[in-house]
Amino acid sequence: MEKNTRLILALDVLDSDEAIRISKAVAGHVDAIKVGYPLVLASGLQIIEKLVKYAPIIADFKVADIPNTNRLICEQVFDAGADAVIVQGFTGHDSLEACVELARERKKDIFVVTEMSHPGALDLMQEAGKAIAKMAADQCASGVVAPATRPERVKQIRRIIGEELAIISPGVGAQGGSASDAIMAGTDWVIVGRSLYQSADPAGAAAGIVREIKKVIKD
Ligand code: 3DU
Repeated sequence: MEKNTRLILALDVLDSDEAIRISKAVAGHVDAIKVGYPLVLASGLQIIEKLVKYAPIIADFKVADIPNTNRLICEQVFDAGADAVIVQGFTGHDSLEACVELARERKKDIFVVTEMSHPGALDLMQEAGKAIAKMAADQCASGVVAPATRPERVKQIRRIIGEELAIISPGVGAQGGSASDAIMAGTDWVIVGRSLYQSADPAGAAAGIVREIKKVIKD
């Protein structure tokens, strides 16, 4: 994934024509498009090959199973044309290893969820977040998912994983997080859903977020 605009669209619409229309509109403003269960369950896994011409596709299936099942899931998703898969880290080292090994064979990326961005993540997940980040770094995953709603956690997770792994951060806009705060805390890419796909002008909204990001980056 090229680090250009540092913006990823979370495309949680249910209609494939709408998904294509929005992807076309924001292509050039985003470095990747994240698809997940809402769109894929509504329109089939083949939506990935229709969208990949607009941007690399990150499949957010938060894969969380035993190693063999994890591998089978990731194989299907990579075969469908996705460039990266998001997996859960709480299932442990062997489940993660199955995904990372496959991704290495296929020259694809795995991003590992550390702590989620919603309030309920504080109930159970936050306690494991730092250990999951360390595990992702030890296994040389491509990166981790960390909450833009808590920039201080992004900073802590960056310290744990170092500079080799990427951080991608959801929670900007509808969930209250700020793109510039997340970038300043150490996020490489912000992930934005509703603020883009519910906008009357998704391209204009994306360009606005990219301008905000560019104001605070030094490289
Ligand atoms: O809140 P938004 O509409 O900008 O969408 C955020 C997207 O990121 C959405 O697809 C959601 O499933 C995903 N996500 C989180 O919001 C929080 C996480 O910790 C991980 C993924």
